[in-house]
Amino acid sequence: MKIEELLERARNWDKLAIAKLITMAEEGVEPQLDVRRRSHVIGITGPPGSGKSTLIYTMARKIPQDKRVAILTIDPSSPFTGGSFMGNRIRMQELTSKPNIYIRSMATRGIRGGLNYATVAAINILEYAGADYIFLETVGAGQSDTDVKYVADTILVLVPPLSGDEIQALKSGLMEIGDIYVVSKSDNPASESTYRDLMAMVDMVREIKGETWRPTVLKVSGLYGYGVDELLKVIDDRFGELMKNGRLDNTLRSRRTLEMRLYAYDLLEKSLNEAKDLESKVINGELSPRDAARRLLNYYDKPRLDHVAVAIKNIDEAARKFRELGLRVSDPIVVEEQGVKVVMVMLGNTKIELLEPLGPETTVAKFIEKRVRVFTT
Ligand SMILES: Nc1nc2c(ncn2[C@@H]2O[C@H](COP(=O)(O)OP(=O)(O)OP(=O)(O)O)[C@@H](O)[C@H]2O)c(=O)[nH]1
Ligand SMILES: [Mg+2]
Repeated sequence: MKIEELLERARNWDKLAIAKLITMAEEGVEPQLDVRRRSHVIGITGPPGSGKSTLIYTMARKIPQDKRVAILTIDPSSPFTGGSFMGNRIRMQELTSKPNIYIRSMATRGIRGGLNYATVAAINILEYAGADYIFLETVGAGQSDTDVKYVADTILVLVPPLSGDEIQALKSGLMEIGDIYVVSKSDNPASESTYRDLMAMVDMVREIKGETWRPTVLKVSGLYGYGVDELLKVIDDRFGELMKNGRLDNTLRSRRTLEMRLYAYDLLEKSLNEAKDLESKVINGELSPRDAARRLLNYYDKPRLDHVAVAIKNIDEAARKFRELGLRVSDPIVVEEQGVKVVMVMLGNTKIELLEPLGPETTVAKFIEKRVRVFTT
């Protein structure tokens, strides 16, 4: 099938076509997409087993069937290999049969953990296909939480019924990223005190950060459906707000830069895996580890302007002027054998080398004598 046809079908929410496009993206083939913001990308995070998948499935089932819903799970332990394998599997099968719901499990792979570039590409594809909701389930730890901030318009943090001490022990990062906090498994009586502790915690974090805005805290049971309608309303209201004040485009911008970074990590990993010859040179001492790393990144191969030398009569005066412009200027050094005093002015990756002759017989003094014209301004 031609790519144009796949894209056309995906636009009509043909799940096979969407799946094919995402697989292509995983293989590094990038279709040209004209992505316009319209999907609500909702990141769902929380400790392992806190009920993320169950809640997503319950929400998906409650969303009206004329809305397109996509679910991306990027946790390696779920839903296919995790402890809650069977339950999720059954719920998933039921959902997959619904025409408006698309589910895909994405691998976390790579050197840094966290999201993979293909996950970001999948979000692009799903948005292109006209998803109204894209739920992104991430494991509540480490890099993926940091990454999810760049792609999600709304972050839902799930906290299962826990003791006060356990709440204190929750990763503080988790307590900072949420737009909506949910006490999950609220059919459990312990959820009442968790709710109070969570409210207090959210307030404390907010005070420390000096924010006036307050995230919503809700009690929900994914398994029994309590509070899920209310949660969906909070999610929809927030989307309306984000759309109204133009904030959806912010996440599109950060999504694009994240995709660039993640793809770069992937390319780096590939070149590292293929760098066996460099590795053996490092092992046998032919190259230092750092030089090998620089060579891997073609650091030496790229044409680069190292410096421009400028001969002048009074280096101190010039250095002062460059400093006034806010540039970093080195201390002067005297190079007797070349008959010059030298100062370097740093300009990003490039430098200006200022040269002042040490005496009238030096090469630089003669150069100045020959070339300098007096300009009047
Ligand atoms: N009592 C009760 N149990 C729940 C509820 N939601 C989920 N569970 C159970 O908690 C376990 C974990 O649920 P999941 O939805 O797989 O949790 P998860 O956060 O997706 O788990 P991972 O993806 O493995 O981190 C399962 O045995 C669920 O049946 C709930 O609302 N109430
Ligand atoms: Mg899960």
